[in-house]
Amino acid sequence: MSVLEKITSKDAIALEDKHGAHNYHPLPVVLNKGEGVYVWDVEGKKYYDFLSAYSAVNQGHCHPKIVGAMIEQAQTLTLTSRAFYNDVLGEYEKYATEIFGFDKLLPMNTGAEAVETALKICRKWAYEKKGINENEAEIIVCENNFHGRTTTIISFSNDPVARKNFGPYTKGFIKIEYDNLKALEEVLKSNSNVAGFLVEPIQGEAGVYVPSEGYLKTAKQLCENYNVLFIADEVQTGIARTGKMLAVDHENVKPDILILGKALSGGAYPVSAVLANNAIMGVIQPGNHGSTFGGNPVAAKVAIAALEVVKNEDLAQNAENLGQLFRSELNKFIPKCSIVNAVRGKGLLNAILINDTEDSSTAWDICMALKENGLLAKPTHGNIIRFAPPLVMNKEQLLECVLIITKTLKQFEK
Ligand code: IF1
Repeated sequence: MSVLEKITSKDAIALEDKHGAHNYHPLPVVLNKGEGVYVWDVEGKKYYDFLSAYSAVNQGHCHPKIVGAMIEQAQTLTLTSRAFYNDVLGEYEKYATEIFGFDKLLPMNTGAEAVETALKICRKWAYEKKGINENEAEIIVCENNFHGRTTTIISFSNDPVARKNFGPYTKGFIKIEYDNLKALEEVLKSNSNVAGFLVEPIQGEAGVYVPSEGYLKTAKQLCENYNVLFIADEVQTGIARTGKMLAVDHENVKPDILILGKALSGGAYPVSAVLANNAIMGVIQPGNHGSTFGGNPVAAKVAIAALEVVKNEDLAQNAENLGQLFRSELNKFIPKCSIVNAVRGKGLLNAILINDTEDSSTAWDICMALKENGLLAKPTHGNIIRFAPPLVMNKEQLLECVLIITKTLKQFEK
């Protein structure tokens, strides 16, 4: 194709359909540009992005500071591997550990890799520090979790679509109900082989399920009582999304192991990390773990820039303020309509529950209508629509989006 010809949405979709694996069912929109809270499709139509690449683009699309840092480093040095030192990784590790208050950071690339890393550190710690017999460590996880796509991680998923026919599965996980402290204590009390408790501070994929107030605080305390590591997966909830730098900050909880990804790079580059203090991270010795790309200079510079943007632009406070406004505006609308049952969430991680059966296509149809009206969002499990715009949004834009959403929902009133 010549540079003057632009591909149409229809042709781009057909190309993917023919040549790409069918592991997704995207909304039929083909994007070719993004800036701040907006994205554009190949026909030039402009949309508000209310997914933010599943909360990776918290700092807004193509943030000039992040892109600038990336370009500058890409022109200087991209990859050394960890066989040699590079001159940026240490700077990044210092900066990030100071922000989050941990001794050490282990750099990886994707969220799933960081979760795997956390599980490995936790088990090694259990054998070498806690004194559990080799191969007997158990990790507690929650029902309806989402932590990624590797074989070990899907082993403890209970989503049949993500799991079925990918076995045999990894052993060593105990599943309990989310937001259930009794269930947690029961397992801790009766099983001395428990090494860790892996939890999402808000369950994203399950439909933005916010646990009861105090859940994280008490769960952390219980873990401490039983010498079990509290592992927070903040891949989706972290980096200002829920109105604080971390979602655990709402309850002043300090995880033993913290997992970050997505917005750690502002969506510009795959960057993930595991943070912990020396007593835990110290179990990892040369050769135990690693990755060709983890900690590369571009990732390090991008992550520093992405974190600086969050701080300099006060994105956590903005997410808190706009989140409250969003829910209060929708709560004015909901009592007058029959199509939405409720809105829930924290900061700018929110969802509406559609009043229809789980297997109906209503949420999908609403997302198609939202697209027509200039706003992109995606249904999640059941009949739930997640709303997670970039955190660089302003109040006027948010109110315009509320209008688009309520206008669209009215089209579905019977
Ligand atoms: C996809 C969901 C969101 C995550 C948490 C680890 C990871 C994720 C809490 C893994 C990833 C993604 C992956 C993405 C869809 C998306 C998602 F709907 F599936 F659940 F965000 F809500 N921990 N979440 O949410 O990170 O390896 O992908 O970098 O298409 O699978 P990753």
